[in-house]
Formats: sequence, C-alpha cells, structure tokens
Amino acid sequence: MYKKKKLLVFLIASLMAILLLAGCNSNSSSTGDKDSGKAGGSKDEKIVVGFSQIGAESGWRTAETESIKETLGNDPQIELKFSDAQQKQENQIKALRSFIAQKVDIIALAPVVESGWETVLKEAKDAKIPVILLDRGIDVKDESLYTSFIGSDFILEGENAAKELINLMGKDSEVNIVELQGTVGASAANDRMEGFANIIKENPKYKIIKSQTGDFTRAKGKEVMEAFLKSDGNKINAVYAHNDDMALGAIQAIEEYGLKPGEDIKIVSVDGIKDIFEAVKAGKANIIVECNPLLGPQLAQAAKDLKAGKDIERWIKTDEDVFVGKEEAEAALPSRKY
Ligand code: GYE
Repeated sequence: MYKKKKLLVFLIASLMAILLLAGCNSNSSSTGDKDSGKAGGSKDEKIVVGFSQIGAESGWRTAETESIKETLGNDPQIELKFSDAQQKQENQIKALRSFIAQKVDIIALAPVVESGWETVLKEAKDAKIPVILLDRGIDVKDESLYTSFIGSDFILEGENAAKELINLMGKDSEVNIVELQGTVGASAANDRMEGFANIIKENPKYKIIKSQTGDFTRAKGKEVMEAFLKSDGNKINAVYAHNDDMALGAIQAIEEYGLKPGEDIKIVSVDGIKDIFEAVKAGKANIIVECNPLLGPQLAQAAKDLKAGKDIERWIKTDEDVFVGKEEAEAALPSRKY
C-alpha cells in the first residue's frame, strides 16, 4: 500500500513536470516571441521579410521595387523574399499564404485594392507574423490585422493638387477639369479623388466634367484622354491625373489631338518621376505633387525595430514636396533619382 502511494506521488510529480515544460514552450510562442528556433532569432540569423508587390504599372512602382530590392536585398541582417502579383489581388493573397507557410518573420504588403484582406491577414495574425502595409492602405474593421503603414497621405496630395491648380489658373477663372483616376478600389485612387474634390467643391467656377480610371498606366491614361477629347475637346481646361504615367499618356493624346498640353490644357499629376519633371521643364505639364516611392530604408528599419521588440509608429510618413512650373522642375531634375 505504502509503495503504491509512493509510485502514485512519483507519477503525479512526473506528469506535472511534463505539463510544466510543455506549458513553458507553448507560452513562449503564444506571446509572439518567435525568436525561439526561428529565422532572425539569434544575432547571425537573418530577418526574413516577404514582400508582396502589386506589379510594375508605373515608373513610381518600379522605383519603389528598386528601392526595396536595393535596401533590403543588400542588408546583411535581412533576407528578402519578393513576389510580383501582376495587379491581381488573388496573386497577393497566394503570396501571403506562401509567406505564412514559409514562416517568414515579417510580411510587407503593397495592397492593390483597399478591401478583401480580412481572411488572409487573420491567418498571418494567427501565425504571429506582423504585417507592414507599404504605400497603399486597406479598409479593415479590425485594426490589429496590421502593425504599421509606411506611405503618403493621399488625401493631402489630392488637396494640394487642387489648391495648386486654383493658384495657377486663378480662383475667378471658369475651369473644366477632367480626372484620370488610378486603379479602381485602390486607396491611392480613392483618397486622391476625395482630397481633390474637397477643395474643388468649394469653388463653383471649377468643375470636374469627366472622371474615369486609367489604371495608373500610360497606355490607359492616353486611351481615356483620347475619349475625353473626343467628347469634350473644346471644353477641357485642365487634367488632374492620379499619377504621372497617366498624365504622360494624356500629354501624348492632347498633342495628337492638335492642342498644346501645359498651355491649352493645364496638367497636374501626382508622383514626381523624372519623365514628368522633363515634361514640366518642357512646358508640357504644370504641377507635380510629389509622392515618395523610396520606401526601402523605412521598411528595413521597421523590420529591424519590430524584430528587436520595439514599438513602431502606426503610420510612418515620408517627406514630400510640390513643384510648380518650368524653373522649379528644372532646378529639381538633377537630383531626381527615379
Ligand atoms: O502613385 C502610382 C502607383 O500606390 C502610391 O501606385 C502608389 C501609386 C502611385 O502605380 O504611380
């Protein structure tokens, strides 16, 4: 009887020890401390960053991709996994699932559109992989589905575009504007549209007579502008393009139509790639609202801070400028990197 009791005590003690050990283990992973046994955990292991890029629709995006590949790709502390979604959200979702399966340390996502991310981001959250949004925002109820957003204030960009256009053309002029929108459902398009409209609606002399998507590309921008000119060629005084590529396409369409871009029809666009600076310098466009694509250094820093357990800012913003007219464009050109 005594022996049996001793055995029982021994068994219970062993069981408790086993449970305790198991408890410790599961605890360390449930606190989100993925350092144990994971890439990037010890000092000489790299932080694995999976980046889902939208595609290569514009000069801006190519510059962003280069910035990320250059910065993260050459950082000895980081291993970059890059995936190009060719403009398709479904490809981005697949890429994210593959990053989760590969147990990357951090996911960076440039979301093509704002909606439809809940399910896959919940999967990343359950796998305890922090998600950093790059350049475009998303619309989710549960804000904890991403850690941080690195990028610009698109509403402000739209407002600045409108303010500068009114400055240029005079608040008392009658101005008919056509708008070339970015990709349907993209935050960069929605917010640039909203910001611009906020200012324009305060001045009854300024009217947006047509507004259509050109999908952020040169070819589509040109095509849509051709249609605008066909129906309203004699009425259009200004083009507001959500990005430079579409503005450059519109410039071509206006020239082929037989009018002078920058003179007969004023052009304001967002981004600030070299080609639009050249166009403004040549007098073919008028206003550039800068949006900075060189986000590599900020992403690398955020990844390192996160891995070190530091809090990072919810919205990491970039310095941006506005350029108006030939002289400002010419002065800025030599230092433009993209
Ligand atoms: O303005 C445009 C691009 O998301 C901020 O996407 C980015 C936008 C940029 O294709 O050129």
